[in-house]
Amino acid sequence: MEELKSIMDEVIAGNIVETKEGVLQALGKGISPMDVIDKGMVAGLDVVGEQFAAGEIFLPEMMLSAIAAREGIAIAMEGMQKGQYKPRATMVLGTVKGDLHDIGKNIVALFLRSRGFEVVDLGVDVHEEQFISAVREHKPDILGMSCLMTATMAGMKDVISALTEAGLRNTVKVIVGGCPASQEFASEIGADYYSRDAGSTAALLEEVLTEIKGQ
Ligand code: B1M
Repeated sequence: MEELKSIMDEVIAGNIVETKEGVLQALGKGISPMDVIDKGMVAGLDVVGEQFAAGEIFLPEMMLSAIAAREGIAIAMEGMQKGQYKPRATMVLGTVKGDLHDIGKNIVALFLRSRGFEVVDLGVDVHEEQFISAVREHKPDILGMSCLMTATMAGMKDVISALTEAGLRNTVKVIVGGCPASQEFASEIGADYYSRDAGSTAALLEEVLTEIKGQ
């Protein structure tokens, strides 16, 4: 679709204003916020990631693209959230220590909120002590961790160990995600679930909810 390709191109070019305009135009034409996010901005970020890995662009350019995508996603999210929030279960969510990537985590949070989950978002660079104190305070059904770098994956294992040490491991289901994670990794560190993307996370949590609450 022409509008989505145009949003993707503006994200790749790091054009913040044009990305936001493109999002508004696409939404105005009735394109779903989810398609605008997935097929417009996330598709653009994927290209930017490849360009960065290949040394074709540098960090400042990647940052501009990230800001453009973040701003555009915020606009699309407003459309999705209206009237869709009704807490059914609680998830504490965060990007693990040392990792500042939050675009994917925020999309996961949005999807879950739109399905009626309450999401306590701890933000980025979340250390195990912060996860533990949030679990104590909010008593969530699910603890979700995101990481985008191989260098920060170990932080997920540290959180699970800390949960065990605090005697809290059996009180929550643990789900991990983010591009370097995998089912194999999740099993290795003792997480309950791995999820590949926001859509499958929402679907998976529907099953988890049935399991833990019989809903
Ligand atoms: Co960074 N970065 N970055 N970066 N960045 C990556 C991740 C990288 C793969 C790029 C590359 O080299 N190809 C690479 C990591 C390499 C590796 O470890 N293997 C990388 C690097 C190296 C870095 C820096 C070290 C660069 C530097 O400084 N030299 C630095 C690290 C900073 C830090 O964290 N300490 C850095 C910085 C940045 C920016 C600040 C510029 C920006 C982040 C802005 C922000 O998040 N606020 C940025 C960006 C934008 C990227 C790329 C281009 C895009 C990430 C993204 O947002 N994708 C990325 C390359 C790429 O992934 N293509 C890259 C879109 C997002 C929707 O997808 O996050 O995967 P994703 O989320 C998905 C799924 O993974 C899943 O669902 C989401 C939605 O469908 N998911 C979950 C995620 N969390 C989940 C949790 C769940 C379930 C599913 O359950 C709880």
